[in-house]
Amino acid sequence: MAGNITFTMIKPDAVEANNIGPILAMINKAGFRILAMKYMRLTKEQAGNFYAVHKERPFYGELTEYMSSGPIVAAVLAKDNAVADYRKLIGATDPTKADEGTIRKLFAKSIAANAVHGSDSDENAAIESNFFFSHLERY
Ligand code: IDP
Ligand code: MG
Repeated sequence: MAGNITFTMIKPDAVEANNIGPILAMINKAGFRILAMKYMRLTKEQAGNFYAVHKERPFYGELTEYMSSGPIVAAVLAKDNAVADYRKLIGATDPTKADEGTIRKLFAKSIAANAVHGSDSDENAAIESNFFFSHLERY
């Protein structure tokens, strides 16, 4: 059975462009409840740990540099079928390939600066949520 949480970040480009509010509104409108949330800036080392699965990818250096370039909003979201439904709401990694009306289509600047993160599996949703939040920080 599909799990009911996913993890998201509003990335530095979207924070810089003043799009925290519109993105959170889309998240709520799509039926996700916010279980946990924080506003913070990652160090390059923390970004590297978060994206450790991509260590061998050619864009890893660019990605960790970018993700530590400014503050982000991290959140745990709850909804039935959260992982798949949230991936649908955010759209494809490359915003030029994202469907109309998706968060990345509306707000992303490029394939790297693509406005939001969304977990790709229930297992990673749990790992990523635990990276940022203790159980005492979830409501
Ligand atoms: P996802 O965020 O849609 O799950 P992943 O393949 O997991 O995409 O990649 C993680 C993040 O790495 C992307 O969201 C994007 O910020 C960045 N990224 C992915 N592919 C590229 C690329 O080809 N060039 C630069 N950055 C990339
Ligand atoms: Mg991914």
